Amino acid sequence: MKVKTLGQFIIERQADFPFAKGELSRLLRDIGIAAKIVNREVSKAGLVEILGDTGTVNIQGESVKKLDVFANDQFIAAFKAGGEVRAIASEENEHIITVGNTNSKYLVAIDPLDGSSNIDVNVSVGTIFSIYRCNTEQAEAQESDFFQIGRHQIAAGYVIYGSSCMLVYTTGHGVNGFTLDPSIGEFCLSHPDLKTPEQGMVYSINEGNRLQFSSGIQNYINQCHARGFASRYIGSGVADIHRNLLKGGIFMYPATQKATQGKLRLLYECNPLAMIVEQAGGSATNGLVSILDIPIQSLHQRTPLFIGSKHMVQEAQQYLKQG
Ligand code: P6P
Repeated sequence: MKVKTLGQFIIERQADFPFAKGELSRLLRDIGIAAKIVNREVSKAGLVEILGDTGTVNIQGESVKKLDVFANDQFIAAFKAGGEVRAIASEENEHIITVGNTNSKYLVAIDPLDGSSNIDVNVSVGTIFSIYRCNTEQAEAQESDFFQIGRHQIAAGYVIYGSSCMLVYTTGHGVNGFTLDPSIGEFCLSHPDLKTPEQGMVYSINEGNRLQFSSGIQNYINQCHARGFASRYIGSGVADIHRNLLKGGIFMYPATQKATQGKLRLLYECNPLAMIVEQAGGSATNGLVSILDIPIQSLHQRTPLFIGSKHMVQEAQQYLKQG
């Protein structure tokens, strides 16, 4: 199969947006560049004795940052340099960061390094991003400009830093996956027009919280056991959801006594993941309604999440309703 790079693909698909003047294409390119830089550092993370512990100064005299701070800085720098982004909402920052000007058409919500606590044990981690149109005429974007439901996203995607580095994204016209070829430093189309199986044999949930789950969830888990489904839970959401996207399965992070609204964030984790999974033929709900229809009232708002194969999410929802 002829190699098609992310850049070539983006330009080819620009035709999907007849009125676009290339801003979204450039923004997606900027994300790809930052992802390559983050991947380089994440893949070296195990070499602490070379890099030095965070908070120290490395042999180049640079201060060694926690990788999630490093990743956050890289994406912010890429958006600042690219000029397409008006403001950023990041898991790493309490408030929004204004980076662009009145000509910048887009807002980006991002979790720069989800699952970063897994890095020191060499488990895959990921970046999750969501792109909205900036609807304000004001020069300075406001926090409230981000309070758009997930169904209004222009694009969404994630990067998974694993045995290989992959970028998976959608602009509302299907889902495509690109794998980084380190020998040429390019993301190459490896998973065109991704579709997730409507039924899977894998369920992903932290069963350590079992006693905190509703009886409906516990009954659904018992049903998964009765059907001989495999339990797969990495503790890194992007990795779990990526595997289930490709193979079929359901990922669940319900509300618990500790996380009464669920743990995962709506704006920069659940909405982008939900757009991707829905575009691939799957479903994503909070147990009652589609994730993409949940109103957003605060940047770091949490929600319960049930995401993956359509039939599995529907069935889990039935068990939830039975309480
Ligand atoms: P728990 C990582 O911290 C994360 O946000 C997701 O990537 C992951 O799925 C979840 O939390 C794991 O949470 O409570 O099961 O350790």
